[in-house]
Amino acid sequence: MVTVDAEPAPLAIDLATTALVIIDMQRDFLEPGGFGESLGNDVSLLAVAVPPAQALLAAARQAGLLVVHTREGHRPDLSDAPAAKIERGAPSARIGAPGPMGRILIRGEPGHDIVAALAPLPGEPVIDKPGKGAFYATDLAEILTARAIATLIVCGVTTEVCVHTTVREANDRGYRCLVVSDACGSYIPAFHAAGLAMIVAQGGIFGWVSDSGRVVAALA
Ligand code: C5J
Repeated sequence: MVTVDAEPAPLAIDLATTALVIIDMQRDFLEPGGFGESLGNDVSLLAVAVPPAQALLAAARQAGLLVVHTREGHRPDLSDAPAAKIERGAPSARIGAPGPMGRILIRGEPGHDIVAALAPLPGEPVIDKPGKGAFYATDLAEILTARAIATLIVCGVTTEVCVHTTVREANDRGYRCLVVSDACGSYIPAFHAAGLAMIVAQGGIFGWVSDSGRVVAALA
């Protein structure tokens, strides 16, 4: 057992039943010249999360934690993309349309890849998810159950969308969720701050929040 300094209170975790879940650190969201930037977003707001996530990933691997990576994306024929999701946005910026790094949010396209700095190692599960939450229409629950995982350390992008949706799904499924603030990012700083504040409000209604320095120190 180790104790992580966190808000709203320190969290004791058993490393044998803890997993690191890294949400959607994909080239199209994070890299200059990708889909996110083509929409006018400042991708540097997401890129700042990469070094803390790298430190967290190295510490988790060193501590022997299960490491799970996720990617948001769809099959090339869009058979797993609901019309209500595809229809949104300008036609040129819709899921499946050609983007600067291949078809937008389509599996197998260069922009769908995880950034090189956080590349999964062989054997680390990569969850391809069609939704915002990592549990919806994936086998994440089965993978975690097989390893008797009870606590999730969560980071990635974006804080208020896929990180938050995953944490809410996990919280309802009974997992303790520890979100690592500086290893998450959003194109909208106010949403990043609000997303983190929502997690710890009301005594930790969705979980706990800490930062990479404190989590890495606890894992060492
Ligand atoms: C993620 C999004 N990963 N913002 N997706 O947060 O559409």
